[in-house]
Amino acid sequence: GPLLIPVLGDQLTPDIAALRDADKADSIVLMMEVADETTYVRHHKAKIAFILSAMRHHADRLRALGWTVDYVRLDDPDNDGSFTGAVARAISRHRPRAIHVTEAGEWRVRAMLEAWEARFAIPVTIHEDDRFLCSHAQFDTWAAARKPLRMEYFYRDMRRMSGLLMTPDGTPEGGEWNYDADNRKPPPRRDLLMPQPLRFTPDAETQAVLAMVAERFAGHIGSLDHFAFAVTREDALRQQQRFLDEALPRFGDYQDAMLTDEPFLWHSILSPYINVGLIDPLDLCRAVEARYRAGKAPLNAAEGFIRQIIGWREYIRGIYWHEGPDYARRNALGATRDLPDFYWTGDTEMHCMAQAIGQTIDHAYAHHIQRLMITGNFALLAGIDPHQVHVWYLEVYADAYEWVELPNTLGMSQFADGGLLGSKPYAAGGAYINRMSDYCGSCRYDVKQRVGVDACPFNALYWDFLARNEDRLTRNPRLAMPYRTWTRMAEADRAAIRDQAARFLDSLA
Ligand code: FAD
Ligand code: DLZ
Ligand code: SF4
Repeated sequence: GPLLIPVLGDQLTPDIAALRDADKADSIVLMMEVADETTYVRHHKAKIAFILSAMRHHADRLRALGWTVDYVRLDDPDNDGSFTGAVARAISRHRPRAIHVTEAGEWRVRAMLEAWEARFAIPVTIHEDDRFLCSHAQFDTWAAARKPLRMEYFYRDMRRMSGLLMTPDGTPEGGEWNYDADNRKPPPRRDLLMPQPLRFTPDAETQAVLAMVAERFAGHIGSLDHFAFAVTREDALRQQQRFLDEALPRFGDYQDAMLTDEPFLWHSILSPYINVGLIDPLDLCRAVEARYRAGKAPLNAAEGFIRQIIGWREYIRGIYWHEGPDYARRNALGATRDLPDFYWTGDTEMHCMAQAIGQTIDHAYAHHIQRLMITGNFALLAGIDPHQVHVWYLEVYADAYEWVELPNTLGMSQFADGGLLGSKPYAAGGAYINRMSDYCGSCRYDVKQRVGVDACPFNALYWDFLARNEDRLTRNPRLAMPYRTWTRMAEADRAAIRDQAARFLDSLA
């Protein structure tokens, strides 16, 4: 029989490892829309529509390239909803001599693929996914030699390995490895010249998917009204071009800025495409470097962007596989509160939260600082169960797959790994949000007050967070300053702040 090559929904790259050396005339590519993947967490409607439409378009592309594709649709009558069931039925249709598959992007699915050989009694080869700079073995070797693990040193190795933004004599371009200090400018005033991502009009195939998703997943979070994602490589590349032309030059400057009713700012909006395989992350980094070398983007923008991809993205993935499946259960700060209902509706008087959650519902997108310093920071300060926070992020963002979402959420944002991923919790009061956004000006709360009915909730929560976790965090050198400020406050002020926080937290239940 032929070779059976299952291709998963985030493997939409024509030369993905399992396909690269296979013979088109002697292989069946199997793509599967399955209910288990759409509901193991209740993904945002637009995320499901994006992935399924991108899968259907990818199947067309593979066929155009000469592959035979067996495509299982979600509404096929004998679809039992699982990858393993779909593979079992494909085996009876095609009688393959062997299965070749590219490794999955999460522990849950990895276990399924690893069980196939015993279950089906045919040889199964699992290829390493090499759409990353750093292999599993390389990361393990790197990590074994270092304690604590820190992104910055890993990133320098990735710069050397890739040659990106390096001079011929092996030093970093411009003399520094990292220009982050230049990338914290407060937001500019809103104007009409700000870049906007391309919006793609759904074609007939996408419209069919949108109709199916609206019907089958009506109870899931999110709106389909604003759906404008690219679902083909050509369109994803158009957005890449748009980003390079219009947003990259100021990406660095305004990387951390937030503006009311401006969800996208100078960000690339490419993560959904990179993560499913429509855009190659290294090609993108090379294109960014070329803009810098041509004098069309400053170094702080090019370096900052490349760091996000070959630094953070690769490092996060390394941590996910290095730490094992139990990482998802960590809860170093012992946080147990339930995620408040307004995470599902955006219905809160905190304007920053309403903005970050509202655009998430509309677009299945929020940029990094909104995820980290608004919704993530709030959950950290309020002591929300990190597992619930993790599930929320996995559900609501179009770019969310466990390998990238989990360490970002549980580690970086919630400090639930106790400082493995980052050296200090990303906790901040209202002053930080006020500095980096225009949100506070339109908020019913007063960002300058700590106590009283009009006080910004982030302020009392910030101090309460430090006080509550004093035993665990007081020895962290990066928190020495705030702890000093806290212990120097008058006893009565501290009591009033903790009382304010307690009343606010009670009101969440
Ligand atoms: P840009 O700002 O244009 O950045 C460029 C690219 O860099 C992104 O497309 C992405 O590929 C990469 N990148 C930047 N930061 C990170 C990071 N911390 N980790 C990995 N890649 C990064 N990113 C995801 O791709 N999927 C997730 O599920 C996800 N969950 C997150 C959860 C939390 C709590 C936080 C704080 C961050 C999360 N991120 C996640 C990282 C980051 O927020 C998104 O990659 C980014 O907002 C995507 O938008 P963009 O393409 O416009 O990014
Ligand atoms: C996220 C997702 C969704 C919503 N649906 C599918 C699907 O129907 N078929 C599929 O192959 N993949 C889907 N995915 C992506 C998978 O969950 C993803 O491939 C795994 O998380 C990788 O381990
Ligand atoms: Fe958010 Fe506080 Fe500013 Fe309101 S005042 S927008 S709650 S930081």
